[in-house]
Amino acid sequence: PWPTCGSRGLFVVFEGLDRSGKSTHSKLLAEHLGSEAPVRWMCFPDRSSPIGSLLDLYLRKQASLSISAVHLLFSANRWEQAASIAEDLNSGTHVICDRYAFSGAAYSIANGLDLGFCQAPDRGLPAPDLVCFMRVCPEEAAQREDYGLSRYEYPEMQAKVGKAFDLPGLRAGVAWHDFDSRRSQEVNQAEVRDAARQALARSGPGTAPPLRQLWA
Ligand code: NYM
Ligand code: MG
Repeated sequence: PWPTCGSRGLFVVFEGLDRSGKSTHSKLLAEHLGSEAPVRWMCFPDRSSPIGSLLDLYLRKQASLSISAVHLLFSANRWEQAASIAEDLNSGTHVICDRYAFSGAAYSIANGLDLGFCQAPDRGLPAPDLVCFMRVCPEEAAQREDYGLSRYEYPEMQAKVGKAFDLPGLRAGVAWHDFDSRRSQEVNQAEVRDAARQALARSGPGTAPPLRQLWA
């Protein structure tokens, strides 16, 4: 189990299909919370590590890897950061993260792997207090700039990933909040902030639930 502390930071993860607005909303939330407490914004894959640079090559279609091997590499790329995420949270820093293990499972399920296999390597990672899921329809996402450059950016794949994100087993044990990307950015960001405030009230100073383990 992760060490615990009385006034830890909030751990919020943003998930969704490619081009669903995760980066924009996660950065806006980080900026918002940053006015009152230290915040760390991060994203997965973290392309800066050796494992991450291999994943970057894979996603840019410059390297081929088997689907199972790539799944484990995405998970390893999170484990590289797991201890520092727990450490930051326990020192009172909010951690806002663009993609996490839910993307890991959803994209690999879309590639034909089963949920149990997909969850196993990520079991035990720091569990987020809140997942903000940006729901977008694949056809709409395909209209966005530069769409199609990345390995998984094509409509059939995105449709499968979208279905996988809705599996109850994938969402189990974590607080999810779904957002409709067709609404304006302002409306959605206001709701993101509300959801974060509510999660913060649940895990605020003095009442912080211990940092839990994902899917454990
Ligand atoms: N991706 C991301 C996975 O397939 N598994 C994972 O565990 C994670 C974190 O990488 N298409 C995929 C989803 C995206 C791509 O793109 C990362 P972006 O635009 O950097 O979020
Ligand atoms: Mg993308």
